[in-house]
Amino acid sequence: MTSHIPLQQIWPTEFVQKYTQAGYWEGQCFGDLLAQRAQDYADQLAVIGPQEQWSYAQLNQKASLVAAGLQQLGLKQGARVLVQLPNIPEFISVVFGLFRAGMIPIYALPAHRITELAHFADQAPADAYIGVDHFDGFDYVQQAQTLHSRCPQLQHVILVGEAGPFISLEQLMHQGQGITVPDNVSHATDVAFLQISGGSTGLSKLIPRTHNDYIYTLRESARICGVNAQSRFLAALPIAHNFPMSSPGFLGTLYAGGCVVLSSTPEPEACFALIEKHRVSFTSLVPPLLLMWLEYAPHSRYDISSLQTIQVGGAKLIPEVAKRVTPTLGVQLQQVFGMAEGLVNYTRLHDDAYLVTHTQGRPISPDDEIRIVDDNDQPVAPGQAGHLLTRGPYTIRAYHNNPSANARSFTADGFYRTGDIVQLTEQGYLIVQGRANDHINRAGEKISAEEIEDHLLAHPAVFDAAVVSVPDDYLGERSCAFIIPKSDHAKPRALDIKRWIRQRGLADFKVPDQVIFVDKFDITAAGKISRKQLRAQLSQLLQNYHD
Ligand code: OOB
Repeated sequence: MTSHIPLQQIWPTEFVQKYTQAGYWEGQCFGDLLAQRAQDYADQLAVIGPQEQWSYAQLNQKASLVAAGLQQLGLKQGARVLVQLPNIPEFISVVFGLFRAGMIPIYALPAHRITELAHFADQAPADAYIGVDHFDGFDYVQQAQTLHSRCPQLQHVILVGEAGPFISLEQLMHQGQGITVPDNVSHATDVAFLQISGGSTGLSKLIPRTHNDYIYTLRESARICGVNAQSRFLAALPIAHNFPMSSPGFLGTLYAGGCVVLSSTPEPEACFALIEKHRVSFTSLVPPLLLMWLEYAPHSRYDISSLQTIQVGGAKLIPEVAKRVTPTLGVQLQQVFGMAEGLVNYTRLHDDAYLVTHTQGRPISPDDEIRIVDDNDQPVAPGQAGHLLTRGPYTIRAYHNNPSANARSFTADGFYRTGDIVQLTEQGYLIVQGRANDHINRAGEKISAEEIEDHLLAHPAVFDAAVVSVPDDYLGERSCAFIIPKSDHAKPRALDIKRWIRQRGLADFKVPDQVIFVDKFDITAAGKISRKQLRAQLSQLLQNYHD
């Protein structure tokens, strides 16, 4: 059994002092936070799922049983546990159980498949996997068996539902009965969990977030978004994402004593029904889903008058769509521009219509430092677009276990290179222009071009490949793979290429939307050309073709 020293995120001492003295970091941990809420709001509803609803006292008790059960299995404080759960109440009892036991969840998405899970399990490294039996037509038990045999460090597999050869969550909690787990085993400077980065170069990276820094974002997000004990949050997006997790998301709602309503799908009909039934007051969406909701609303038979705010983020929302939100849905729009690495910007509830429709908001903290620079890291003129670099009380200083990514992604003085191209307005609001590097933002899911190219190059009939993003009216961006086959005789079909990516054990959203076969990459520049330039040229070619 691996036993870990709790991970810490390293901020230089002067910053620790600064953020503590400013009152941002309060020294509280998640396990302890839930225990406190269970005292203050014991009988109030914390979570509503499809079948069950739990009060704060019940959630707290379940978290304790999970914590005790995990300890009974032999897992130690600091153990890393890969969690892959859909929007079900057990997501919340499991992560709070892990927090209470001082263990570190790693949040995989339900869409992730074996190759991605094995990578996270190796990178952490993870000691256990907690998943579900079936969801959305996919057999996670079989996947867990493959994962277990592929990653020997995964000592335990725990599944919600029919666990097959593994232990079920119910059994685990049963084993935890009668065992008391203290509330405060962790230190607030410890890493509370590892979040997964969208990834722009190669494979996804792990993002270490501490109790101190994350709880600060919850407190401030709840305040900025007017979330309180009367609020009801509809979790429509997968809650493993940072946006529905903490901006303010389900954790910010629980922080404020509110109630989280979980939806297994973001589709408008199911969500409108839940909004009516549970009198939901706010929710968060990515732009393509907002479009679906806007199209559905005029035909809806549900009363969604309880809904006050819809937050939209994860990808660029164009002003034309933003302007339709209030007239069509009768709610206030709030734009959210954030990243799992830290920095989150909100338009404020009292901002004028122009700011809300045309900007992506301003940072949470007065100590979020924003630098906008050119390709040589020099500041751009005020109001000009440039690379966004940031540093602050909840933005990481390093990825977990990844020195080469750290060298690329952080400046010597600790600024995170977001990869976003933005403008800063005179009022301190950010307008996102696009991305500097090659990730494709497909309906809010980030895809690394390089990661997909590496899988395409492994195909026996592929000589060379480049993956680029193409503007898409609905998805924002979609992915297009340009492929040079090895020979004309053995030319694969687009279908084979898509199937190949699926068979490689990758999330469905990474399968190229479009595949174009070419004889060569028609590059005019002399000599060797970088993949980055190649992608830019191909992307331009496609855009010209469509215009
Ligand atoms: C959120 O987090 P991630 O880590 O999945 O993705 C971060 C990236 C940003 O660097 C940016 O490229 C893009 O997603 N992004 C937006 C945006 N919000 C995120 N691009 C344009 N407009 C926006 N409003 O996506 C995330 C995390 C917390 C809150 C909200 C979103």
